[in-house]
Amino acid sequence: MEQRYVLDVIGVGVGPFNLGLAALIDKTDCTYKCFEQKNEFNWHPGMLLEGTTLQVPFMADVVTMVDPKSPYTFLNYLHEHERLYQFYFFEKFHIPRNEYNHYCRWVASQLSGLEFNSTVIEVKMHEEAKPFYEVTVEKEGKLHTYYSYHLVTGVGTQPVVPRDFQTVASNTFYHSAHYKMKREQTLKAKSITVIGSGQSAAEIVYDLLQQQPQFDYKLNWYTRSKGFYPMEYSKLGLEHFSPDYTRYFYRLPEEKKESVLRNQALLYKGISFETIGDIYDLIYERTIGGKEVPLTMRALTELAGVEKTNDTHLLTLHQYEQDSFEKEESEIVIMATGYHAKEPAFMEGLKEHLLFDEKGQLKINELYQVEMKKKGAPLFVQNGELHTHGVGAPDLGLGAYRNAVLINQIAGESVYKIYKNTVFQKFGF
Ligand SMILES: Cc1cc2nc3c(=O)[nH]c(=O)nc-3n(C[C@@H](O)[C@@H](O)[C@H](O)COP(=O)(O)OP(=O)(O)OC[C@H]3O[C@@H](n4cnc5c(N)ncnc54)[C@H](O)[C@@H]3O)c2cc1C
Repeated sequence: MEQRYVLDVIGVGVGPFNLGLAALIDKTDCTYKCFEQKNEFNWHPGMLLEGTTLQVPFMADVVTMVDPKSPYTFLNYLHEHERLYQFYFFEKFHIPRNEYNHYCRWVASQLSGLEFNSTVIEVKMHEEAKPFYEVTVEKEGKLHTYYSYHLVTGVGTQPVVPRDFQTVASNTFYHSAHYKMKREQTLKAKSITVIGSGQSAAEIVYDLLQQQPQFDYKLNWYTRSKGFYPMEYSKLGLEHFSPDYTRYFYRLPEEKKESVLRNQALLYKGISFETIGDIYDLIYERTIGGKEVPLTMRALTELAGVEKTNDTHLLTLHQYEQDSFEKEESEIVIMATGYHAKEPAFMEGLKEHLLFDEKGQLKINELYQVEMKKKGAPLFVQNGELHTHGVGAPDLGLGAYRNAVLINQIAGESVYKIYKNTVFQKFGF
């Protein structure tokens, strides 16, 4: 009979969440592998702009919130790089995004279970007495098969351009996720338009404003939102990104969840106070003595159409409160229109086993396991459970907690302590 080696767990994707899984499971006896299609760890490389920071405190590294004694903490990273004093004088909780990436790469370099250049292309479940997964991985043109008793998808989200404009996408009409790679070419344009009013849009606008005197382009910033609003960042507001709130949200009736989420947009969308301040202050400084900044900022304005001409785009803009239209020429258009969870192709072979709600979304239990028609090998979801677990799903500060919940199940014992009380307020009765 064929002998197969079955790992305890396979992770698909190595973003911060499955990196955390690997870092936290490393000290257990569990066997694991995590496969990543990219050739190295690189966190949103298109948005690694100088001067940008993490939106959460440095303790949202991949381990600290459940294992501050781990060798993979951000503080140990600083220690190993002889940078603790500099960080101490830096006195900031919100570390540069570039440093977070460097830290993650340092963690990744120490974990032998991570496989890069490896795309998971198919997953099947074998329903034996002890069910397991068969995972097909493509690496450098060759197919490899691995087996595991648990599977964790950590495939992240995909950049989204509204459907009407997807065919226009090009080197001069692109998503904010590609900004850094196209920045040099962008700066040479005569006119640039940024669409959207989330943190990415604001960071790009701030960067372009800083470069504007040198390159001399006209800059437009449009959003269909009602304003260039700040993201909620008060201490009691932040308590929504906690295990307690996640538990509260999970237990709400299904039919309530969607409207609750809709009303919480500003908890995780919107712009940080600091970035709004930076942009405003720069404009203020530039307009001293009646000088004009070649910048147009408009809220309540949606992109209604795009015509591509030879070397520019003719944009149709709709101010929907006044119901009036305007045309604007722009050589470059940057769509900072967000990210969506997309079902990965490798899930196709598992669908027959999984349960979906009426909207076709995965049913996920409180412990992050996808519900199945029959008892099967556990399948866990990282950052794909906004609809069931709420606003904390993509939050880096909850990643270690979710991984602790996962690892306790994979290991079959309480490896990590799960805190019961994490906030001062009470969510519900
Ligand atoms: C620009 C930006 C900044 C952000 N900043 C913050 C912040 O400051 N604080 C915060 O809390 N949150 C932040 N977020 C949200 C946070 O959820 C993400 O930053 C985080 O990267 C999500 O991690 P992840 O592991 O789910 O996915 P990702 O980081 O997207 O990683 C998923 C990985 O899976 C790989 N993959 C996909 N399919 C396969 C396959 N079939 N086989 C192999 N590999 C595969 C991909 O290549 C990718 O590397 C930010 C998001 C963005 C876009």
